[in-house]
Amino acid sequence: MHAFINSDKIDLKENETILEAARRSGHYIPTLCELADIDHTPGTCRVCLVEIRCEGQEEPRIVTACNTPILEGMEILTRTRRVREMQRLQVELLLADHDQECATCIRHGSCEVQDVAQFVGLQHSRYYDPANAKREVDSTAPGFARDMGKCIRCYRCVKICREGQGVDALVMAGRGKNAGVGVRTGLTQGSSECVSCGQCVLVCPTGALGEKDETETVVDYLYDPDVVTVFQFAPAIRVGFGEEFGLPAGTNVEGQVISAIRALGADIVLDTNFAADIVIMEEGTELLKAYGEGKRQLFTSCCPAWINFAEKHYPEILPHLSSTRSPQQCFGSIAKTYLPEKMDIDPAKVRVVSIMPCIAKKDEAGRAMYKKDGVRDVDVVLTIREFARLLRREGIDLKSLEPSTFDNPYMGGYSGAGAIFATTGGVMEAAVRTMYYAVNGEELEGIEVTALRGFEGVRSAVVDLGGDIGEVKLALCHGLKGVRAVVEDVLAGRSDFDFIEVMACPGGCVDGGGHLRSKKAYLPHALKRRETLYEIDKQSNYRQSHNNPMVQKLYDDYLGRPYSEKSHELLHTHYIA
Ligand code: HC1
Ligand code: SF4
Repeated sequence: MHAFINSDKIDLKENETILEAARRSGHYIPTLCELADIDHTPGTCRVCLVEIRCEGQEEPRIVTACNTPILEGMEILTRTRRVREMQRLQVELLLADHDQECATCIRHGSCEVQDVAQFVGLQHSRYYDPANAKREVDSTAPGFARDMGKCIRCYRCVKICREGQGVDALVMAGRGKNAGVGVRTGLTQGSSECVSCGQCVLVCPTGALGEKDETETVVDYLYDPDVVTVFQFAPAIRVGFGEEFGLPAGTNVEGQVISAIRALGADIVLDTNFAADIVIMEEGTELLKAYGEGKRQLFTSCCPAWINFAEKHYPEILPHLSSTRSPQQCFGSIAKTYLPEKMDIDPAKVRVVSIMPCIAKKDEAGRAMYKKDGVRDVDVVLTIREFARLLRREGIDLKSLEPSTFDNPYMGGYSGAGAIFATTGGVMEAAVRTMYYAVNGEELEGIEVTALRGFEGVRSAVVDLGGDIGEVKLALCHGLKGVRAVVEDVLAGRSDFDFIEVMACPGGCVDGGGHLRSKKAYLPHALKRRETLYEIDKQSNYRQSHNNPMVQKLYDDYLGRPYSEKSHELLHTHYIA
C-alpha cells in the first residue's frame, strides 16, 4: 500500500491523513489551526491546501491536508503554482481582519502566522480592513489579556482549556466575521471559570493570548536611585530559559541568569529555591501537626492556578489546603522584613521582582492578604517571556555572559529539595525528606524517593515516615483535569490519601503557562528540563531543606521555629471562598 507525495513513494499507515503522512516523510505543509500534540484538527484555517489526484481521476483537485485521508495510489502535490497561490490567498483572507500591528505585538518574531505568511510568500495584504480587525480585548483577568483582533479562530485554546485542563472557561463565540473565542454570556475572562493557568496561552499561535506586560515597571525600578531592587527567579527558570537563546532544552543556565539580572542593574539577586526550602519547613511542620491531631488529606498550596481553581470550582475543599504561602510569597515577605534588617536597608525602598514560568503568579502577588499597609510583598511578577523581552529591551544577550553565583549571605543558598519544586512530585519529595527527619531525627535513606517521580496525570505512592506517623499515602496530580476526581473523592469521603500535591500545569512549573512558547508543539521539553532539575539536586551540597544553613540561620535569628507566631504572620495565609 503506497501513495506519492511530490513523486516520492510513501508507504501508507492505517487511518493517516495527508498531513500526517507528509510530516512523517519530510514534506512540509503549512497549517495554523491544527496542533497534533493536543489532537486538534478543526480544519478552520484552510491553509493546508494541497492538490490530489486519485486513480482514474483526470484533473487534480484541491483539498485540505489535515482532514483528508491518504489513500492507496493517491498522488499529492504540495508545491504547484496553483497550491501556492491558493495557500497565499487563504493566508491573505485570514489577515483581512487580523490586527496588523506586528512590530508591536508581544508575539513579534515568534508568531506562527508570521512564519506561514513568509512561507506562502505573502508580501501585501490587499483585503485588510482596520474596521473589521477591531474586536474585543478582554483585560479583566489579572495576569493576561485576550485580544480578539489577533485571533485566527484556530480554537486551540478552547480545546486545551476544555479537554486538557477540564476547566472549560472558553467557548466558540459570535458568528460570521465576529466569530472567535469568548467566555460564557454575561461573564468576562476575569469572572469566568478561568483560573489563569496559562495553558491556552502556550498553544495560541498568535499574540491573541498573552500576559500583561509589566517590563516597564521593572525598568522604572531599575533606574530609580531610591529603589533597592531584589530579584528572585523560580526553580524552573534555570532549566528552560536557555532555549530562548538557542541552547539545548534542559541546559542549566542558572549562572547566566544571575549575570543577566545583575547586568540589568539589579541590586540583589536571589533565588525562589531558598524560599522553597522555607515552605518545606513550614508545610512539613503543619502536616505533621495535623497528622498528630488525626487530620489527614491536606493539599499543597504553592501553585496559584490550583488555588484559583479550588476557590472558584471547589470552595468546600479550602479547609483541606495547607496554609503555607507559596515560595514566591514567602520570599516576598522575608525580603521585605528579615533581609532589610540584616542588610541595614530601609524596607520601604525595597521592590521585589519575581521571574516566574507562570501567569497565575501575577494574580497571587496581587492578593489582598499579601499586602501590608497597601504595599505588596512581591511588587512585580514577570513571566519568563517578559524576562526575555526585558533583556532584549536592555540589550543583554544571555549567551555572551559569563555565569556568576549568588553572593548574598542571608537568602542566597538553596538545597536540592528546593530545586526540584519545579517538577511534578518535587514538592512532595522535598517534604518527605524533611518530615522523615523531623519524625526520626535521622535522614531518610535512599533520599531520591523514586516512587514519587513519574508523569501520569495522577499518581500515588505510600511512604513510611516512621515514628508515630508510620505510612502515609500520597497523591500527585499535575494538569487540572485529573484533580477534579481527586477533590471530589476527598469531599465525598471516598479518598484515603493523606497528602496531595497539585500542580495546575501538566509537568509542573517546568511547563508553566508563563514559560517560553514552542511553535507547533505543546510541552516538548518537559522531560529534559526535569532531568536537569534532578541533576541539580544530585549535585547540591545539601539535599534537604532543613540542612540549608541560611534557612537554619533565618529560624535562629528571626523566626524562632517553624510554625511560630512570627512564621504565621509572614509565611502563612488564608483562602477566599
Ligand atoms: Fe513554581 Fe514554586 S515551583 S510554583 O512551579 O512552589 O511558577 O518554577 O516558583 O512560588 O519554588 C512557578 C516554578 C515556583 C513558587 C517554587
Ligand atoms: Fe482555561 Fe487556563 Fe486559559 Fe484560563 S488560563 S482560559 S483556565 S486554559
